[in-house]
Formats: sequence, structure tokens, C-alpha cells
Amino acid sequence: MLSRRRFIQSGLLLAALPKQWVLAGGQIFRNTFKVPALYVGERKGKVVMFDLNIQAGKSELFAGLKTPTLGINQNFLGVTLRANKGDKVRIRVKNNIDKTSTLHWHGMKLPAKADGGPHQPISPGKTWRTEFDIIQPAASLWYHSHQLHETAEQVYQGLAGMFIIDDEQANALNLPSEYGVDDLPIIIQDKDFNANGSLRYLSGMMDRMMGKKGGTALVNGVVNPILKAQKSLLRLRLLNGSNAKTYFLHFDDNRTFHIIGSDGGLLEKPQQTNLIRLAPAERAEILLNVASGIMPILQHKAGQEQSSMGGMGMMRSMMGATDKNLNIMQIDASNAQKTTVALPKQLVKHKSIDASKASRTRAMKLQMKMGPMMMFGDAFSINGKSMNIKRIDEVVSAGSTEIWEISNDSVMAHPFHIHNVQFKIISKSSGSIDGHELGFKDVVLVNPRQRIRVVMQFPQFRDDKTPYMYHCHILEHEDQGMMGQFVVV
Ligand SMILES: [Cu+2]
Repeated sequence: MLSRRRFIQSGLLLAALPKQWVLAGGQIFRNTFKVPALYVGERKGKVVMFDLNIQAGKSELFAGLKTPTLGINQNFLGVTLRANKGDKVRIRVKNNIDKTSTLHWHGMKLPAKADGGPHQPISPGKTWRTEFDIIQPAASLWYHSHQLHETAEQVYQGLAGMFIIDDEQANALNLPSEYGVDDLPIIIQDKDFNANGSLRYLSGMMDRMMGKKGGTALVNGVVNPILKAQKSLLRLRLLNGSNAKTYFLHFDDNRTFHIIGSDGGLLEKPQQTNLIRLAPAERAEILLNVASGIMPILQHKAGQEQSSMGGMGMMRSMMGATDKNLNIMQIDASNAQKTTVALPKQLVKHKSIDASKASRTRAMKLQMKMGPMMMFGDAFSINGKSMNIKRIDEVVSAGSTEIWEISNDSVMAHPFHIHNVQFKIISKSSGSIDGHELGFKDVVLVNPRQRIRVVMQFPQFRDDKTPYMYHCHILEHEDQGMMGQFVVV
């Protein structure tokens, strides 16, 4: 049954979509929702072996067309890795594509040599073996290519997957946790396609400057899928795996949902909302109630992103033109079995980080040159320096608590990511700290002219030779130099 308002809304949506997608009964999308294969490795007690293959393949994203894609143990995107806090993870990554690549364990606290960043490249045909212990709580982390200057294109083609950590505390909460049934990875990406189905990447200076934003949304590598919900209470592990687009996610009927997790794991308390902002690389876990008979559509609401393009009218309109309302996926709850779980008032207790104990404050100033100025090099920088793999920018003491003050000296927002830590946001020069930003984070979106202070404690991994990275997670910005290196000693 459609209400009048909903009917009108659906009508508008229908008009905007190709005819073949329009089906009866309020269903807009017809592609079947795909759950990435779960891979728990080979376990011997606490030791877990993962055997990964970076591979090229073809995926049928549009009927009758084969799109060349990259993936990990599958043709497009990576299988979902899953392990427990306390596990000793051993990973073998074989590179079966014809380009040098890496796999970085995003959000993981680990030794620098195991990080999988630009210092651990895997040549074509070669295998990288690494290991680390999982020392952090339950969380939805992810993994992706971090190849120097080529991260953006490789992630765009599919080198990204989810890495779920479980622990006893989270398991005891009785949250929906049946993978693929009521506990679902939702990897959101936007892409553009050529008429033959192949991925279209950069098409000019604008894409390099703003980062690649596509006009078509995919979830877990499927264009606009429909999820047939089996249960009425769903835990969605949202990951913005896009190159550059910040999503403002809501449902077409504006229903409320609860945010229960951030980048670094569960929040202390569920946060009720009907809109969530997710910048590139950010994750959020939400609990969503779908009563039978409804078909809500997850959408991106355009025009919310902050920029300070002031007098630059043309730039501004070009920027605005890249952000359109986007339909992401639909949930068909007609056969959802009713499940109820009393939402816990308290989820977990966070180990607090005492900012007054911080041994130092580091300033990180994000800068970019605009338009034709880009051609003169060093277009993207942090503290006036473009990434140089031979230069160590910061030296941090193992175990120390530090405040990093990230300020955005440019006209567009940048999601700032730090390897090897989970931080807390302690202050913003403008705007509030709410929703998933109350939790542990490894990425924070910094708006133009904004200054954000985060506090973190660095783990006890010492290595004065192998750096970790901090960078903008708009992948084209990272590739063009908005990245720096730190060692922990
Ligand atoms: Cu950036």
C-alpha cells in the first residue's frame, strides 16, 4: 500500500530511472543484493591463516555487458574477512594482476611492516606474507589497495573489502549477528561507466581536483540492488568505499534508525537519527527496523556538503553539478520475519583517553591549489609539503598520547585518516560532534576553514625505519600528495 506522498515520491524516482528498472509493486530496483562471501580463514586455535589473491575478472553489472574489474578472491571487490580480538592473523597476499599493488588493513592497530601501505608493495606475480595480532575491540574495518599514486584507480576498479573483528563483549549484546541474514556489509561506491560497460575513470582536471565522483551507486559491487530482508531488524555495516564522494544517507520515507558503531567499533550508546554523513573510508553500523510490506530506499541527499567557493562562481557551479540525489539501494521487507531485540541503552564502555595527558599537539594543515594552479606541482599538501616516500614527516613515541589539530586551509572538505590508531574527536571550531563521531574514529571529515582536534594513544609498536601514513582519504588527493609519513619509536 502506498501512501499518496510516497506514491508521488516513487513517481518522481521512476521518472529519473531507466525504464527497465521500473517494476510493479513499488519496487524500483531489480538487481539482486549481493552479500560478499565470508572468509574466516583456516583456524588452529588462535592462529588464523588467510590466503588472498588480488585478481582481475569480469563482472556483469549491466545485463549482457562484461565490466573488467579487480577483486580479492573474487572478480569484483574483496571477500569479507572475519576474525576475533586476540587472534594471531597470518595473511598471504598473492598479486595476480599485471600492476604492483598492496593491501592495507584500514583501521587496524598493527606493526608498521604489516600495515600494507606504500612501503609494502607487491609486484605482479609476487606474494606478500604478513602477520599481526588483533588487539582491538569488535569493529567493521576494511582493507584496500594503498599503492603509491595508484590507490584511487585500483580501489575504483575493485580492490577493497571489509574486515570484521568480533569480541566477546560485542557478542554478548544480542545484536543482529547472522552474517548475510540480519548482519550485512553495505559497501557503497559511486562509479561511471562507458557504453560497453567498462568503468570510466578520470575525465579531466575537475575529477583530479575534486576526486572522482560517479553518477551510479553500487552496493557490494551491484548497481542499485534490492535486498530481500529476511528479518525485520537489520544491522547494516555501512562503508563508504568511494573515491571522493561524501554521502548524506537517509531513507526515502525519512524513517529513523539507530547508529550503534563508528570506524573503531561500537558506540557507548545507540544514537537515534534519520540522516548520517559518511565521508570516504568512514564506517558506521546502524540498526534498522523494517516492518513487513514496506520498501524503503536508501538515498544520498545532495547539496549538503560544505565548500567555501565564495567568489569562484564557475568552480562552485561545477562542484554543485557533481553532487546529485542518488538512489543507492532498496529494501523489500514483504517477507521479513518479525524480530525484536530490546535495544541496549548501553552498548560498550570506552577506555577513555585523557587529553590532558597528551605529550604534544601536532598541527596538520590541509592545503590544495585550485584550477590551473594545479599544473605547477605540489597541488595537494599537508603543512606545505607534498608526499615524499623518502621523507619522514613526524616521529611519535610508542604508547604516547597526542592531540592532532587538523585544519583545512582549502575550499573543499577533506576526510583525514591516520594509520595504526583509533582516535576520539575532542573539539571542532564549528559544528557539533554527534552520531558516529562520538565513537572511536580513524577518519574525520574536516570542512573548509574548520579546525578539528583529535586525541589518540599510539600502540606499542616500534619501528624507526618503516613509516605509517596519514592522509586525505579522497583517493585522488592522497595520490597527488595530500599525505605524510610518521614513524613510531
Ligand atoms: Cu582531500
